[in-house]
Formats: sequence, structure tokens, C-alpha cells
Amino acid sequence: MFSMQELGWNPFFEDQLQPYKHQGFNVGRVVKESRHQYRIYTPQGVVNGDVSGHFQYTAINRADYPTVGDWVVIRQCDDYAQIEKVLTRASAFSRNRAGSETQEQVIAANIDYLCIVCGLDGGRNFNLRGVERYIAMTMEGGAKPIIVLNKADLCADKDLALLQAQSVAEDLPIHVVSAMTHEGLETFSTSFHPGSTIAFTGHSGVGKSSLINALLGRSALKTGSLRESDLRGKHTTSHKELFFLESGAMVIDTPGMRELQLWGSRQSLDDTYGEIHEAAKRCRFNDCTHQNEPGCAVRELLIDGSLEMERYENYLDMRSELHFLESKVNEKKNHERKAKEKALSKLIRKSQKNDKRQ
Ligand SMILES: Nc1nc2c(ncn2[C@@H]2O[C@H](COP(=O)(O)OP(=O)(O)OP(=O)(O)O)[C@@H](O)[C@H]2O)c(=O)[nH]1
Ligand SMILES: [Mg+2]
Ligand SMILES: [Zn+2]
Repeated sequence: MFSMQELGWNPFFEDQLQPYKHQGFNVGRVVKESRHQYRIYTPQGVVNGDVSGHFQYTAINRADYPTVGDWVVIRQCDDYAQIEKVLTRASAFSRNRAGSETQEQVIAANIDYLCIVCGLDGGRNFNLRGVERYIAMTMEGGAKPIIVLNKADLCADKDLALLQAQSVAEDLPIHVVSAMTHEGLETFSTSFHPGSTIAFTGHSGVGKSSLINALLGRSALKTGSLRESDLRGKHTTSHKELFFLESGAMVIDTPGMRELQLWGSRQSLDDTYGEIHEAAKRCRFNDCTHQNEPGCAVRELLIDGSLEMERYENYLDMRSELHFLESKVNEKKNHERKAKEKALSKLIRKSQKNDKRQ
């Protein structure tokens, strides 16, 4: 059993609880989320639950729904909880869903640190542009990024890897570690204070679950081998979950993101999700985002059961990754265009000066 402080409670949340006091409500922290089912830790113990009808009725966005790390106000009935409210998050790691700027997907809530895990295994699991992007996303959500270069045992030139990471994360803590040999883990774990929450993110196969197992000192989490052909992970972790370390800190494991999501093209999205691509042709609106528009043929597939929710969500994830990538590419093109224009006008001014002199 854990006290509220041990679970990470603080005055920021206490203030929000006033209206619910003395009304038969309880409060707890979400430690596991899987298909809209939640596991919640309260000072009285562990309880499973779901959001209440009232909650569903008043929630507007997906981001309003609870996620791992959230503090929730619950009404408890025997060993089942109905979540009535998600307390305002002190921080969150989220990404934008495609189609709308307000469609946020919250990966973990109320986290102090986010470990951006890379794999030094010679595959494409150490990618500076990816790291840069994760840093930006972390900062935006109010957590502190920590760069974790895992699989040091497989890396021939660790100093080079460190230098490369420093080139995009100058002022941030960077740890070169190995979940296998435990190299660097002791120093790494000193970043974790009692009551603090640390989430792990990164591509599938970089060793997030292995690192958490190493920190826990037991094999609590399933880990999976990489595909031999391209050293990509196989998406072993399928849900988010929070674990308690002996030091009193909490760590959150999250499912890896596909490398493809970062470097894919629109064609690869359509190829991967052929049935969605086909159905989309029948949507009422040409620019349907398949999220909440009327007459959406993709959502029809969800309703009639021919498209699984998880596959649909993966599709949305990959699409939003692509949007991000496209906007980055456009940004770069704009930057290059401006630089060219500047150079050209400089050249023109120079030749005009020369003309005057002659
Ligand atoms: N040599 C070596 N292998 C490692 C290390 N850390 C993890 N691995 C291996 O890498 C593979 C993937 O590890 P996981 O912990 O499942 O990776 P993950 O990031 O949790 O992957 P997803 O759950 O798919 O997102 C497993 O075969 C691990 O044994 C390490 O430090 N050194
Ligand atoms: Mg995992
Ligand atoms: Zn649609």
C-alpha cells in the first residue's frame, strides 16, 4: 500500500480536490491503461475501473480521458471504480493526432522526466532527428527530457555516440547504459527521486522494457527480440503501465513507436492500411479525418467490427507522424528557400554597387 505522497501527490492536485471533499469520492492514480480499462492505486489499495457515463457525456476530446499517471476522482463500488474526473495535469507527454490541432494523444501524465531511449545497436534506432523531435515534444508538455543511449555493450564507439547526442541535446542529461550488462545504470538511476515519475519512450526494440526490468531488479515486463533483417522491434509492449522502484520513484513503460512512422511516406500509410484507404473513398467529406465527421466510412468499419480499434488507432498514430514529418520537411524547404533568396539579393546588391562604381 502506498501513501498519497508516495504516489506523487502534491498541493497542485490538493487544490483541485476541494469540490469533491466530503461527497463520497475517492482519489487515486492511474497505473495501467488497456483498452479503456484502468487500474488505479489509492492509499486504500488497488482498484480496477472505467470512466462513468457522466464522464463520457462531458468529455470532448480523447485527451480528456484518463491515461497512465493521471490523478482521478473516483466513486468506488466494492472492487470497481467509476472515474468521474481527471485532475488537471501538472505535465504530460503528448503528440498531436492528425487532422486537427486540438486532437491530442496523451502518452503519459504527471511525469517529472521523460527518458528518450535510443539503441546503440547499429540499426536505425539511434536517430538524431528523432531525438530532437522527442525533446521538443517533451519540453512542450512540461517534463524534463533525459537522453538514454542503451545497448552500450553493442557499441564500438560510445564516445562518438555521446558526442552525437550532445550535438542535439547540449544541456540535457545524457546516459550511456546497457540493460544487459547494467553498465551506467547506477548513475542513471540517481536521477530518480522518491515520489518522482519517469516515463520511457522511444522506438520499438530500443530496450525500454529491458531497462525498466533492470531497474526493478526482476523480469516484470515482457521483452522481445528484434527482426533480424533490419533490427527493428516487434512491438512487444502493447499497453502503458506504471511500476514502483525500490528507491520510491515510479517508472512508466510505453509501447514503442514504429520507425516507419518517422520516415514513411503517404504511400506507405495507404499500403499498410489498405482497407482504410479503400473505405476512405466512401466518406461523405473529401477531407474526412475519420475521427468524428458524420458519414465516415472508416468509422463504419469500426462499428461493424471489421476494423479493430487498435489497428485504427495505429493508423491514426502513423498518420500523425507523417504530418509531423511533412511539416518538418516543409519547414526545411522554406528555410533553404529564404537562405537562397538572401544570398541572391546580396549578390544583386553587390553587382549594383559595382555598376555604380563603373
Ligand atoms: N545487447 C543488448 N540487448 C538489449 C539491451 N536492452 C535490450 N536489449 C534487447 O533488445 C530487444 C528489445 O528489448 P525490449 O526491452 O523488448 O524493447 P522495447 O523498447 O521495450 O520494445 P517495445 O516494447 O516493442 O517498444 C530484446 O531482445 C532485449 O533483450 C542491451 O542493453 N543490450
Ligand atoms: Mg517494451
Ligand atoms: Zn472518414
